[in-house]
Amino acid sequence: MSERFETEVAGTRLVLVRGDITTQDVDAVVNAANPQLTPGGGVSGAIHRAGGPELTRAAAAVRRERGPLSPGEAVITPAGNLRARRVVHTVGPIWRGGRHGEAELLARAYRSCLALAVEHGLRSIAFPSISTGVYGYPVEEAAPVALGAVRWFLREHPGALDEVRFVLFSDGDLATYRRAWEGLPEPAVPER
Ligand code: AR6
Repeated sequence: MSERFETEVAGTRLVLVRGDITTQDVDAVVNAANPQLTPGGGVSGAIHRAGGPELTRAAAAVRRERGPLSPGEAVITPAGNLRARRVVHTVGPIWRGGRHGEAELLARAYRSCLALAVEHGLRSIAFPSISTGVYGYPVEEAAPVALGAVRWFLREHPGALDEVRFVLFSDGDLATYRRAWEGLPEPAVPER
């Protein structure tokens, strides 16, 4: 399996790549955050470590100002020492078996991040696989939801972004996303 897959959706490049979210040269990287916007582990710990104290302080200030984030919401901060200009922090759902609105919340998290990026005039954004680590969402279930949400957004906002990149941490996750993209059904009704 190749380490990179690229396609196009309504004028935006959609890239699936194996890699580390903290080293991406995009306008914004997405943080799979916790509601308190504290560093924590996984993606969030790595992003805060790489971004440094300026990023952690900015996240704490947002948290103080607006309170904890609910699953599906997103906020934006400067990126400290990261190559990216901004960090978009979102909270994915914790997996509770799949019948507690997890898919809807996961889709909302992706859409919230994309909407914030466009609102702030950013042209490229990189996502990790939200919720599929500590939060326990099975990656086979999460991948079609993530890709479906992004495809829907890009079709609704043609040309609003140059690139959306999924940065997958393992070959297995990259292969899962690739398969999910190939098998993604066309919606009978708009994906919301
Ligand atoms: N680059 C890309 N992907 C990564 C990286 C990295 N540097 N590090 C881990 N992953 P997780 P969640 C993958 O747990 O499930 C934190 O403690 C990882 O292998 O970061 O949304 C927060 O504070 C997995 O596939 O996010 C929250 O409390 C995916 O990224 C909680 O974890 C997401 O794993 C959020 O949990």
